[in-house]
Amino acid sequence: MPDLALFYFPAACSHVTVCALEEAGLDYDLKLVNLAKMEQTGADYLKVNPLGKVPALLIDGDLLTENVAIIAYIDALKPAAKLLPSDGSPRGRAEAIRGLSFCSATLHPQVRGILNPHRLTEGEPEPVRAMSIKLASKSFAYAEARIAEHGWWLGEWSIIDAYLQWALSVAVKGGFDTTPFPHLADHLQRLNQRPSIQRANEIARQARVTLGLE
Ligand SMILES: N[C@@H](CCC(=O)N[C@@H](CS)C(=O)NCC(=O)O)C(=O)O
Repeated sequence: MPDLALFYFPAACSHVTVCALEEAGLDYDLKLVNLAKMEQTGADYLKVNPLGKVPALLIDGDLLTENVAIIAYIDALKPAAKLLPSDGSPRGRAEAIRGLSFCSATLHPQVRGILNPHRLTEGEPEPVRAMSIKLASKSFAYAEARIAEHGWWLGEWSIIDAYLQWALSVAVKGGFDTTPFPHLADHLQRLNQRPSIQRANEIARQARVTLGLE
């Protein structure tokens, strides 16, 4: 197995990466990057990841960025963990990548627009926030219908379920109203029963303590 080091902040989408590593049962070093203190913009971190973002995974010292790619890599290292279960057909694999991309490329910018609208505009943040709520409402309505029908995003548990709930948690921190989404509330309860998710949540709690965030 390669040497893995994950650069991570507990409230960031790197939480989903930790869920993936825990579910896969891989050994890895966790390196905290304090986004609350803008450490990602410091020279030390930019040497690791010139993009100044987390997650970043060092694989035997070689950088991999983008959560979708990192999760697909972890899945390929440990296929038995079924992070992205599929029937092995081209369509099945595409369906799993589709779910990851929905979380990363569609939901992520929308929920950031709800929680951190000031980072997306040099003008008034409130119109950005209002539009982000509108867009996220449509996306979460789609997710709600899918979870109502299939129980889990793919019909069985996958890392997409953790990604979806991470995105919803960001929206909730920004004041997003989740009352129209009862199936997503139930989905969160079921997700939190999974031992890997409980370990990832504990890792996040310890990281917040270490960083002085709680
Ligand atoms: N497309 C990237 C986005 C990564 C990203 O935006 N990470 C955020 C945290 S969720 C970050 O590091 N933000 C710090 C910054 O933009 O300064 C991915 O999916 O990995």
